Amino acid sequence: MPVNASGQGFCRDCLALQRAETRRCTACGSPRLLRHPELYSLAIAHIDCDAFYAAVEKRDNPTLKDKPVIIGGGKRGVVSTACYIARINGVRSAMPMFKALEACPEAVVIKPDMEKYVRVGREVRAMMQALTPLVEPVSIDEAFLDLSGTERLHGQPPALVLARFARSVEKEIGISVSAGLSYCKFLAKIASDFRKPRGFSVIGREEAVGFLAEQPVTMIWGVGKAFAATLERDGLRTIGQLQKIDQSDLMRRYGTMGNRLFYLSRGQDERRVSPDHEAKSVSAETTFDTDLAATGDLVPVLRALSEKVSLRLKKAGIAGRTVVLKLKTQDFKTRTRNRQLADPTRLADRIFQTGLQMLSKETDGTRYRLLGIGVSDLSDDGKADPPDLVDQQARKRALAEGAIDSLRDKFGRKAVETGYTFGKGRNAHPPEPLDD
Ligand code: DCP
Ligand code: MG
Repeated sequence: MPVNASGQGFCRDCLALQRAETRRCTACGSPRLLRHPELYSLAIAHIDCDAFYAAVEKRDNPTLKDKPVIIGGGKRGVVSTACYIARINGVRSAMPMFKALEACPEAVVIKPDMEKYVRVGREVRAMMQALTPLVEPVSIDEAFLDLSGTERLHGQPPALVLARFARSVEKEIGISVSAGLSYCKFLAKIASDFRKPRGFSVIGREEAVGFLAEQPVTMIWGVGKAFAATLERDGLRTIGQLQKIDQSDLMRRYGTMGNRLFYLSRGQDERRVSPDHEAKSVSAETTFDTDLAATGDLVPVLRALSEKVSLRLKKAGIAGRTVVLKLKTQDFKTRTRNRQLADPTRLADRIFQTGLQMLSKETDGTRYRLLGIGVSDLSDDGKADPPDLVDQQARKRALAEGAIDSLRDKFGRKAVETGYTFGKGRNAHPPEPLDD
């Protein structure tokens, strides 16, 4: 690729190289030109589908194309995603549905069809894997790609490979993606979020520190609301302020997180793009307000946590074969118990029943401050939960769970309470909402 000067680049629509400083493509007239001085030397990418669930529904029903579309539960549920037209009206993910409909009364509400989204997510992933074996999925609709060393294979530098990829996803799958290109994962992910939808942003080495200086600390991976509040109390609001503090100082103040703040604030992120980086386990846990010992108090919490784990598995299209129970005693001793199942599961009921068997051996009067449940030994959910010919009861419960899932999709989580969660566990912190 001979081009490498700042004014040069290519057209994202027809991929024609642009040699002059024009505002429109010299070949097709499109204004979607991409130029950057480091365009052809960067190879770490992050791809994220735009308004993913909503985009899939619009693809499957073209009459929705120009309408505001919200994917989520009924009136009592929350918004899973809103298309960009609904977002202009103020609708956001995780917003209660009634608020979303106040903001955008004309919105078309569609209940989620997880199986379909998992299927489409896999198609997009397969297209990524055709570009490089180094694809690290982050969630159903996003992944990191390391394209270094692929130029010979593709006959093109990574930037062009990505632009071609975005075009192919639109043509072949019928939804759009946004791409970020940089020299590390941290900045590639920030870049992909920059000009959504149908965005393509580049952050080069030269500009990284200056660019980061202007950004809020919350842009740093791992800085959530609580930690941001701590930093704010210490007078730290921008990444630029972090850039002025020594490593030892940051570490003294914030421990290992301080180390991360030091490196990331300076645009230094050595994390590899690793195809094996996928989650090793999926779990949920909760710490109680007051320590609990009674089975009657612990069981409803176990049930709610099992449902949370199950929902995450279903969303990600995976299943786990080993169920792990975790307890922390009053005096901070941790007990973990494992049980392997015959087949991987993603069902709340199987996770719960297995957890219950293990829990019943631990409810010996010991007071616990924490309870957690999870699954490991993860796999694709293709072989999960085969119809159980021996245990007909389990089969009935699995069918019931499918029905409950669809009712919850329709009417929200509170609409369907199982016998174990209903009105119990008053002493416990309620686990976080299921639909996060
Ligand atoms: N999702 C959800 N509940 C949330 C956030 C997301 O159910 N609180 C689901 C719906 C999204 C999908 O996950 O379509 C992907 O999440 P993203 O954060 O990537 O959001 P979108 O793809 O919807 O929008 P964006 O264009 O901002 O990426
Ligand atoms: Mg997305």
